[in-house]
Amino acid sequence: MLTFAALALSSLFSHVQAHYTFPSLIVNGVTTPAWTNVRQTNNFNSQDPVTDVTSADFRCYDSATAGTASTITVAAGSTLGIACDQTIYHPGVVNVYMAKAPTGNVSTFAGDGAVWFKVYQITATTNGGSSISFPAQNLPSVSFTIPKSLPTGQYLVRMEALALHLAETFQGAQWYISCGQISVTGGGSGTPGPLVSIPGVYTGNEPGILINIYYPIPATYTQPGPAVWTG
Ligand SMILES: *[C@@H]1O[C@H](CO)[C@@H](O)[C@H](O)[C@H]1NC(C)=O
Ligand SMILES: [Cu+2]
Repeated sequence: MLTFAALALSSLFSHVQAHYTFPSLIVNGVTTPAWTNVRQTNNFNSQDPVTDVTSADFRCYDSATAGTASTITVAAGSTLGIACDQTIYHPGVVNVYMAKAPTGNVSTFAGDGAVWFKVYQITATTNGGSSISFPAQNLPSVSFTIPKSLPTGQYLVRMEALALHLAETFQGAQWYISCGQISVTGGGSGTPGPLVSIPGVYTGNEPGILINIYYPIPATYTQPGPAVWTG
């Protein structure tokens, strides 16, 4: 009885440990307080993932919180980080998308339409079927350069950590998502693209989303989504 309770408790604990959120940005090396510059997500307590890539919550996961945030200034050409509340526990990959607020005020920007471009990704490493590894796994944060040629303006920055440990069935893949708000200064005259809609960018049947990462070991891995725009 005691043993069973201890086991149940420990499995509950590891389940909680297994989920995560991305509540902070890292700007000029400083991690912002949780849910200050990132819209609070529905799972801020549960840490539960999104599994339906067609749901409205696949964008910023804030239907229940009506997430609001304040906007932080980031210079074009500088490094922007996105911090996890713990580490990226599960094996999987990362995509970061951005979308420019057409009105100039990202606080009132929902991110509708084909407005999103990919600025960063961390894919899987394969070698023809003998092993697969996930460089994003266990990272406490990710960081990337805001392209110098990105036009000045306000943007949503959407973090997407795709966990693949249960991805062998449709909607088994788990998505840990959040949207930050940044004001990019000193930008250029680049034209970001390709542009995609979110939701809409994935069907859930992509080879990098519906995949058994354990057996047989995938010979290759196809990162979901468009190419990264580097400016
Ligand atoms: C942007 O929109 C928010 C929410 O409506 C508002 O509080 C804020 O004052 C606006 N900012 C500017 C610069 O207009
Ligand atoms: Cu988990």
